[in-house]
Amino acid sequence: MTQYGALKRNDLESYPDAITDQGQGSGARSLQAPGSIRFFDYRPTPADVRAEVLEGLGRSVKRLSPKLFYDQRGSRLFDAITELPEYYPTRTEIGILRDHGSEMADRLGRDNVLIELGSGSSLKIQTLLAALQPSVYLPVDISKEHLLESAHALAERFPALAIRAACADYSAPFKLPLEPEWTDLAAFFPGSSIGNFDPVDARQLLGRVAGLLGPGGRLLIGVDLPKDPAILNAAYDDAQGVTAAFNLNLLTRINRELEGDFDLDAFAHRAFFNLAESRVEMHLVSRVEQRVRVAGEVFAFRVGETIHTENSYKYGIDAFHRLAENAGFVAEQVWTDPEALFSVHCLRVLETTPHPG
Ligand code: AVI
Repeated sequence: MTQYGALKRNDLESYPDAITDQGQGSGARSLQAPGSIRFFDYRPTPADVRAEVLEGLGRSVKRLSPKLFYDQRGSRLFDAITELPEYYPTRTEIGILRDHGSEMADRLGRDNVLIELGSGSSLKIQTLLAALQPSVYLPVDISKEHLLESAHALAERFPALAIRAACADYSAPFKLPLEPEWTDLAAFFPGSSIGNFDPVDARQLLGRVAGLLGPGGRLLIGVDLPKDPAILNAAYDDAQGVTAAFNLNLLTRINRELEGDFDLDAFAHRAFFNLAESRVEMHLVSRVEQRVRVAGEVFAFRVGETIHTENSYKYGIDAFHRLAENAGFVAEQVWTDPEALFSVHCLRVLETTPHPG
């Protein structure tokens, strides 16, 4: 994936809602919550997004990064996906977290600073918070609106919890609002979002997480397992067309943010399991020969030509352990559901070998 350049930090000043939630407001704001929330913005700039989109569309095999799915509407559509009958990962992972939460807390430790990557609607962490009892919860997500809404909802439910929400793109080296005295860190990376990275990028990301946690630090990570292709194909091409809308929303976003003129009716959603690569692929297929303008540049499409928008790798337990070990972790424990659809691993950072991302 493209590495963004220098990180930009718009701290609290840019976000009066977050300041209000530190107790300085009068209570009139809709986002106000009783918990202690601080918000930090390390988002890619619009110029970074533009450069990445133009680079991806300019390739001989066109591609767009799946992180572009998550504007406000895309994040809502993703939440709708997680409730679809065909999309088993979310409910299965939550079941595993519910069944084994206290064992997981014994592994991860309590009263620590808990970083969640790709926190989304913070649904899964709610299953674990009572068991984990972190001193600080630090959700990281690329969608600002979603992150703030979820942080506020969480603060209402857990008023004593200190929350530091960081809006950041963790697919590139990222910065977090950590204090030097916070030495006891743990991380939670649910949802099999690691599967949305190609294996080399996944190794790099896990290596960066290992570096962040330091020797002995623990990561709890959800990983989707390989299974019957019919189950996978249905999960990514649901009968109600929610995943299709999620995929096509990427074009709506480009039209809005980058002066694009994509005709959504001229593209179709396609998703299928690629057995050789052990991944579900999502594409947007051009239904016609056409030219599309984005940010002042023109891109030609043949009939049937695709934009590759997402990979979702499925790792067997041994394959995932190899990946984790290559990134500087040792596998401590793995939990699965009775049907072996999904896995949750506890990994520990090796004491000695440094694995810089
Ligand atoms: C966020 N990620 C783990 C989801 C997945 O299953 O790969 C994204 C998704 N794409 C289509 N449906 C869900």
